[in-house]
Amino acid sequence: FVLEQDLRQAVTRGQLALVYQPLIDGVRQRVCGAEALMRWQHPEFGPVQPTEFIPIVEAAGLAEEIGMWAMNAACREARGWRTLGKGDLFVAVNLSAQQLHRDDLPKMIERTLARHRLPPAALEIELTETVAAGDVAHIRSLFERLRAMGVRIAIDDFGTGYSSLSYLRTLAFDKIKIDREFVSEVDTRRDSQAICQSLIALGRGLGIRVLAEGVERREEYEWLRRHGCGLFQGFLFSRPLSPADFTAFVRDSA
Ligand code: G
Ligand code: G
Ligand code: MN
Ligand code: NA
Repeated sequence: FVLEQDLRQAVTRGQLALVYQPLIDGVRQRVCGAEALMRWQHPEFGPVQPTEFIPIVEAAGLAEEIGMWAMNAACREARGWRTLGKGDLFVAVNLSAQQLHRDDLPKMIERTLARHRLPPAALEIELTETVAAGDVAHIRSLFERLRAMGVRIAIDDFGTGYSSLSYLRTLAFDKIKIDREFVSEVDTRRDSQAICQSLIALGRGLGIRVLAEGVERREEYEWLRRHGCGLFQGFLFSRPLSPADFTAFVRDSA
């Protein structure tokens, strides 16, 4: 398959890039960080979306290599944000399941942070429920080591996978990201309202922060804020931005 071969060279040829989508603290009304999202500029096909190429990355056994490239690039970028004087911005990096299989993942993350002189609090890891499935004892010890370092862990696309509630009891997460499926039209849909209210209460009860993904309209944002959601992400605030545009976004925001 031609894409797989192309992917092997994508890193070395500089065709992979990260864009940064602002994460908004609704209480302080300001940017508090960014999610790093991968983009692939293919020489012939043009931009390839991560939903298309991440499965190929994983099938080709390249998830560790490309994952560590992304972690390093994101941390290098986050280092630069510390001079903006707009509070301590953190970067959230998505991990593939394969990256969790490595026992030395915490060590590699520790080295990456040290290389860029970043405190662990400047990094958050995003995992989907499916990624966190598998060897629970192993994942649990991995989480303990990462959190002992001071790196935070967010559960992504919450509510769309399996066994969400059981994960929350066995694994220690710092943040729940409510999937945009439940956020879309939350100002008018009774079912979405019931789900979002439950998740916000769940977060409060467990002492876990809650972020609403995919906020596109002001009415959704206001409804969620009124009901106690503290963190937001979505096109209402900003699309994913190039590094330069993200820096400008932070500078220009109050
Ligand atoms: O930016 P976009 O909405 O197209 O991203 C789609 C999905 O691709 C995201 O929800 C995320 O889970 C996944 N993704 C984006 N960047 C990365 C990455 O660097 N690593 C992994 N494993 N997944 C990513
Ligand atoms: O990790 P995750 O798959 O959740 O990545 C977030 C994805 O959602 C990114 O690909 C990003 O482009 C996309 N996204 C972010 N904000 C919005 C939004 O407000 N609306 C929609 N439709 N997609 C969004
Ligand atoms: Mn994510
Ligand atoms: Na998500």
